[in-house]
Amino acid sequence: MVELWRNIVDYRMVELWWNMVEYRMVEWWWNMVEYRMVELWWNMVEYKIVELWQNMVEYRMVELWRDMVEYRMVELWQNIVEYRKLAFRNPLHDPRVYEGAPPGIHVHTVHAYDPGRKSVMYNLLDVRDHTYFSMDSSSGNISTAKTIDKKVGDTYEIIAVAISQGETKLRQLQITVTDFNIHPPVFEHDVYRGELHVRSKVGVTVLRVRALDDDPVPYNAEVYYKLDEPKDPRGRFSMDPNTGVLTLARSLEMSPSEPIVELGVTAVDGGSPKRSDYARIEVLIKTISVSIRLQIVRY
Ligand SMILES: [Ca+2]
Repeated sequence: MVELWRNIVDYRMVELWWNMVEYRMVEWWWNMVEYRMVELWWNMVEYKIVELWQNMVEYRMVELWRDMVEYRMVELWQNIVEYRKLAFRNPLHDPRVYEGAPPGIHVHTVHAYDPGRKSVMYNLLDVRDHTYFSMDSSSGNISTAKTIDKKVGDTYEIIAVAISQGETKLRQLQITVTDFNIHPPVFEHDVYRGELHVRSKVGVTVLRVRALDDDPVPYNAEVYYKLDEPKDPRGRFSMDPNTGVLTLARSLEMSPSEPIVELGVTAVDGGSPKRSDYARIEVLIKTISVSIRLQIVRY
């Protein structure tokens, strides 16, 4: 295991190792060796899941891990590792383009997740209806390259390629020709306010946002919600894209105290061309156990 240890040192995992020692996980480590899970560990190192592991230690999930070993849930863990390989993310809905759309109209964005957060390059295969569309190799944005000449309800087929460090994944996309999307979704409020205690449990609901869309065609009135990621770089909150429910994703106790966390949310509709609206979210973080009475200003 000397070689393994060298890697631990190489990847600066010594601090992690000390945590393991502190939490008396050495016994546990021997189980890993006994169950021949060393290969699994290598995968963790290779796919840089060390951060994930650190979280496990931080949140004292060591007991959970012991259960995993005991119940031989290694297969489950392997799936987690598998999940971190290059893969396309599933879109919220199938791509759509409106009838008669001229060249240069944004149609869809393809996302492929890469384990090491290295850059992923995108391309379209020269097959089927590829001449109608073009793809930006770094953003994964797909736009029209020619005027869309099929009728509402017809489809175009293209194949997107994601490439990362020699690994390649393909995804077939069926683009449906649709009615023109007229109205944008509109949030019911400009600002949504909620409050949490600093010791609130992960998974608790903070608030719910809602936007309405007046389009008569159902797919043009579908609304999806997305948090403004730069405003929440630590990923402390998560939003259900379909319901608009905001939940706490990471414990607030781990982060420096802030009286108010400011977030942003975008509502995007399912139509083509895509239309959207933006709203602000303010979450008041309470640090004392006695409830504070606040005057909430309604907009
Ligand atoms: Ca709409």
